[in-house]
Amino acid sequence: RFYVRGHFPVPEVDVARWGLRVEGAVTHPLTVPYEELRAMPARSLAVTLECAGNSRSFLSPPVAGVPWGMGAIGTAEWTGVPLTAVLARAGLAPDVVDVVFEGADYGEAMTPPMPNGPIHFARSLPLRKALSPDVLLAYQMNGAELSPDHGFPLRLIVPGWYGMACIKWLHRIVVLEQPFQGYFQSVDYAIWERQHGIPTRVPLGEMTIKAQIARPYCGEALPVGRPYRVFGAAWAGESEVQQVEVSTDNGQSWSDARLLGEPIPYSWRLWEHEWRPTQTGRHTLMARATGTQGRTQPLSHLLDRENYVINHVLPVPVEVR
Ligand SMILES: Nc1nc2c(c(=O)[nH]1)N[C@H]1C(S)=C(S)[C@@H](COP(=O)(O)O)O[C@H]1N2
Ligand SMILES: [Mo]
Repeated sequence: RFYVRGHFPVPEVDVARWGLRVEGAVTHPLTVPYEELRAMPARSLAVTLECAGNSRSFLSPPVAGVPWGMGAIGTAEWTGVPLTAVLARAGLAPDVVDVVFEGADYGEAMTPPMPNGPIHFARSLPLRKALSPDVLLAYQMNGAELSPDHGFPLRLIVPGWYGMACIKWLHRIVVLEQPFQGYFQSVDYAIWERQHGIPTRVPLGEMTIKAQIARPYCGEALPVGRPYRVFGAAWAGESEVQQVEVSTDNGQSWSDARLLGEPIPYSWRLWEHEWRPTQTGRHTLMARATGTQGRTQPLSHLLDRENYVINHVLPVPVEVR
């Protein structure tokens, strides 16, 4: 039940002939065969991936892009080789700033301005993130081999970042001494951010704090006078969810939800809240998360973000009978 998103047809990869190429500003360009990668020391991490366009269908007027509801998010345990181990074998040049990851999939870009002819799906990480020991070259998902849909034989896992950073069908890493300006982080998967008031195009990166209500679902009918378990998840990118609040009166009053389990870095935190509706009719539920440094969710979508980073508080209407 993990969402699947891809821009181009799923490439067919023959692992016997496949290898991970590492080139650019490195002292030893190399190709790592699949079996060699599998023999390297591995790590497993539970990581939440959210598509940067998740919740898009709640925006009005409608915006371009896949009209996701609340389902373009999932959490899995990913197993693979830390990216740093492969970068260390290649040896980084002294002035590296960006590391580019390219998938084997390709096709025509969708939105102008766009290059002429087919392109591969490719994105970069700034050196700071690329050197994090938590960025993985993953070959397993929940203990099973990656499926073709999820990137077989190898995908990047970038904990705390939106899904688009986790390049599937990874076949090439290019190390750069200047910032990468590829299509999927300048035209697409980029937003405007004001720097000293000047709108600046910046590539999407870290996930923004957000809570979602899983139950009740939009329009669900609930029995009056009986306890109902409002239930959902909250996540905060590279930092931690500290509090989730629930409103059952369209945002007029809020109460603390109970955070379940222990915090796991880069993973969503599940939460619950018991509600006993006393009045029949239409009610509007909301949830909002607060993280470290008081980071919380806006009440409406920030327009500079266009069709991405949709983390405003989402109303869930229900009918109490
Ligand atoms: N090679 C490649 N990697 C890709 C994509 C793609 O189209 N091609 N889509 C990205 C996007 S937008 C998302 S949200 C995630 C989705 O990962 P999933 O399909 O495993 O859920 O993969 C990312 N990695
Ligand atoms: Mo995405």
